[in-house]
Amino acid sequence: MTDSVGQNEIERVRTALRSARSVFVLTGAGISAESGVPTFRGGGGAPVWRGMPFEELSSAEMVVRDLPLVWEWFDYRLGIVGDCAPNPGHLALAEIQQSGRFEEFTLVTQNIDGLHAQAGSTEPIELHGNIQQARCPSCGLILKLDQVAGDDRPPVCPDCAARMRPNVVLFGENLPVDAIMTAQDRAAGCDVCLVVGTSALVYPAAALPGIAKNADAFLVEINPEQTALTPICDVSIRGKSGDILPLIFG
Ligand code: BJW
Repeated sequence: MTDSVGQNEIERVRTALRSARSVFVLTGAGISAESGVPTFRGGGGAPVWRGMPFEELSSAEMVVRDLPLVWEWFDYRLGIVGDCAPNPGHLALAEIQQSGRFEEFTLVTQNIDGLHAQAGSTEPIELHGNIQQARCPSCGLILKLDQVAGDDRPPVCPDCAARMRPNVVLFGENLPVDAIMTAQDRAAGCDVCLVVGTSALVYPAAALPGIAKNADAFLVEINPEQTALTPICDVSIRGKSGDILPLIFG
């Protein structure tokens, strides 16, 4: 397997990591693919549910137009995620962070599935929120879904009685300010940036590797397919993250 993905590429990444003080990792849907969570764009298709494309369902407009439908869409997705467990890619990232080998290790994910935390990663920065949480758009209260009273959808905020929504960032919505600012800061200060399982098409997350590269970081992509980032990467490893990450950090 290492012959086909390129032992040479893996060795180049391991060499770069040997002298790294700060490591920055950006993950996307592809890292959870081997856990059974569907991606958005890989493989030539995109999710469609009840005849609607995901870009329409996961949009700021849909929250305004039909919040109960948005809840149905995310409850359906939660049903899939609930059956999934972290794979060797998630576990390799959690283990290397816990080992304390790097002075600074930042894990930023676009995923809402919570699998990094479940794998044992410490404080992953969840840029697009978390599917297991509800948020009150009126007072800002965030609750885990299992803390929400009853099964009503939309749930009612216990503090201010407004209709709660899924705590995810949809198209046309701003990312949590702290999360994106911390991510931009860490990207600008890292020595090695690993970009794992993302098509790098959705902004502002897709700009983070460019920030790292402009600050002279060694930029690595792990993805079975070519992406928008490939031309600026120092190393592109074509393979599945569940195979490659354990080889890089093992
Ligand atoms: C494997 C693998 C294996 C497979 N191993 N790899 C600048 C330019 C143009 C547009 C914009 C811009 N700035 C903002 C925008 C608008 C928009 C945007 O970026 N649109 C683009 C599509 C053009 N951005 C926004 O709206 C963002 N908000 C914002 O910018 O606020 C300011 C603003 C306000 C008002 C108006 C305009 C701007 C918010 C973006 C939120 C994105 N949310 C989603 C949905 C979350 C909820 C849900 O789950 O439904 O987040 S969209 C969806 O895409 C999801 C993902 O996190 C995100 C990224 O996808 P990702 O992770 O890259 O997955 P895929 O499927 O695309 O790729 C998977 C990859 O894995 C593939 O490459 C495979 O090959 C690979 N793979 N198996 C490793 N085993």
